[in-house]
Amino acid sequence: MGSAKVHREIHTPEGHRLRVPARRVALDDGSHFDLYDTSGPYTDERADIDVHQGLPATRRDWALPPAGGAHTQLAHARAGTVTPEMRFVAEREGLEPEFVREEVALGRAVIPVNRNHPESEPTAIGKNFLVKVNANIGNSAVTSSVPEEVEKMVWATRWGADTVMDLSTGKRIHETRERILRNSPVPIGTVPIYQALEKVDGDPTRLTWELYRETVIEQAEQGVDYMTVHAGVLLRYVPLTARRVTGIVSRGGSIMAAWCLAHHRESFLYTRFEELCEIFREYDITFSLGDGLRPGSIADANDEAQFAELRTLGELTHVARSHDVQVMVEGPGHVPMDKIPENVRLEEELCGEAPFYTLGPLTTDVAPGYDHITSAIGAAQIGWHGTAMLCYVTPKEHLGLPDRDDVKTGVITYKLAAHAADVAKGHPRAQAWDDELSRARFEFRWRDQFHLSLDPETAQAYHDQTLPAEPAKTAHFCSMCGPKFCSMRISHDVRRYAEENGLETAEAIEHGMAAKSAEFADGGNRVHLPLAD
Ligand code: IRN
Ligand code: FE2
Repeated sequence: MGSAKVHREIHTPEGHRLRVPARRVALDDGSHFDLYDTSGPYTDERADIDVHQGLPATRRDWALPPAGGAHTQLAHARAGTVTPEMRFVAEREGLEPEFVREEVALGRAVIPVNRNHPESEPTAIGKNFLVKVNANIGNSAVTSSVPEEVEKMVWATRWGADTVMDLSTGKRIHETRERILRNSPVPIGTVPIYQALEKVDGDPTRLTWELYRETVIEQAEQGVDYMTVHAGVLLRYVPLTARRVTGIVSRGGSIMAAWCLAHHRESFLYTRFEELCEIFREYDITFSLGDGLRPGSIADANDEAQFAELRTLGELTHVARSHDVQVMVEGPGHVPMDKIPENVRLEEELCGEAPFYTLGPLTTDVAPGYDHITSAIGAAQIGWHGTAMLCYVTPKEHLGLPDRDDVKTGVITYKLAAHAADVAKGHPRAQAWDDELSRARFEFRWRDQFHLSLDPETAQAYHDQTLPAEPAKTAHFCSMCGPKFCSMRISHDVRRYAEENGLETAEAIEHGMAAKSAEFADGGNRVHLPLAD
């Protein structure tokens, strides 16, 4: 609404033509403002999309000759090569391509791009980039179909999801993922142990490395860009959760804990980790090292089970990097505000600043039905401290599978948390957006205000509820304070008064306010306080 998809074209030294997307908001005065855009060809009027065919394989010809035998972004970055993907994300975020290369080489940023997912538009995840948001979708045994899940993916990216995870556990897992991948403009993540568990009819004790490996390859071939691997749930850590208020709440974590206990052996995800690295390297799949022992209640936050696992994730991060494989590290969960900074500090120290990817965290446990909010409070803070990607939580968290409306609410809530963090961190482009919207608000350019907002439709609908008429869209007030008490209109009057009377600012304000107060008194206006009458 009020915006159009545009592409900035750049040409790489290797002869690739990259089309970097943005959402261009047209403003009333004829100027425009460009916003980061994740929605792919779906919001491009010129694009002709057939879900059965899938999106164009844009990145198909971007591949460069391997660096030291590996095609990963990390291998290229370490060899000093700026890949087309790095140029793409640099242009998208207004950064230098060389800066992107350095961040990737250090492992401080990842660009998840499976070579079998050429439909995707590259995105960078790292603390020196815009904070990213992931939306989880996927069916369960009780509900949802393939087209519904594809539709949720498109819907999530339309509202700004930077990545989507397909967590399907019900019927037709392979087919659902295939349709999602072929139609997704954003990187797709999965948790392969979920599908492996389906293959053994839900009995974790029957899982084997061979079966898991086969599942990973099946998904790798389809083009999954990053995979959650709960390799830090070690046999000896499981007893550490015994006295917790909420035990193990991670699905993947509980599956692996069950396997370790049943066989009284170390997790195959841990013992076979280097073999897994070799597979990931083939496709340039990014590890998302799972937090299988994350706290599921604020009482369990920052406990020994959580941090013991984190130390192991740190060790595995370095193993993956030694194979030129990109890594991010997953984090909690449920954490009270005072315990948030320690999570980031430890993760950075133990995992060599690998991008941190957290689920919220929820800052209190008492608001089921509102956990998108309890968690956005934590997400904004942990993002500000350096978390690179936030996994959204929808209003249905702890209660049921999110539907389309929940997906939108979750994404918008997380976009605002991420943006609040970007502003606080001083990302070069972050505050410009706020300033543009604030100017529109102050100048009563209602349409510009709607169009610049995270959720233009809701902003306009709320305004329409009390002032639906067209003239209200240029009126110098809204229905909250009415025409007389609009603070911003009064500010304009004060400024005009100052100009007309040639007064300096401080003086003008005083004179202006005095004049205003006289005007209110004359008109018999009284500020109405609820208790004094
Ligand atoms: C993110 C950070 N910590 C967990 N997550 C996400 O939670 C993870 O990427 C996956 O999408 C979801 C469920 O993971 P579990 O419950 O299997 O650990
Ligand atoms: Fe929870």
